[in-house]
Amino acid sequence: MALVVFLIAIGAAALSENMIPPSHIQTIDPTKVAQTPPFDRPGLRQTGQRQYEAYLLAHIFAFTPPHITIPVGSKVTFYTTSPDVVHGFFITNTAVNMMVVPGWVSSATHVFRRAGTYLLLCNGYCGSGHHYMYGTIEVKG
Ligand SMILES: [Cu+2]
Repeated sequence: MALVVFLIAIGAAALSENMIPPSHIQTIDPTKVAQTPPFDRPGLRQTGQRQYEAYLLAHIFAFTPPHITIPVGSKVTFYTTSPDVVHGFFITNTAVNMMVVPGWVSSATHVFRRAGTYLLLCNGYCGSGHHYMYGTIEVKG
């Protein structure tokens, strides 16, 4: 009985608050990533005062672009996809930790309140060059 009550409560909350999964909400043809905007020009776009969108490709065995620089206090929404195999997208000292699956665009947002260099790591084994697959996010104070 308690289970039924909880399921109804969770279902009603999810519907009334229009909850959606935090990632895997956009699709893309993995064979045409290089020709599909905005991934045809990966990189950082400023969308407001200390607000950015970062389009980063995860592919064997690198992130493109591998480095981005933002001012401290920036809110960045990361969008990533893969043209080849499954990768990971993990930024150290943040809650950004996504699976990058060909055919899907994953996204996550983080506010970088502290200056420093954050590592962007692939944390899903993707092949022989997996351990070379990293990038950096430079947050300037
Ligand atoms: Cu990898």
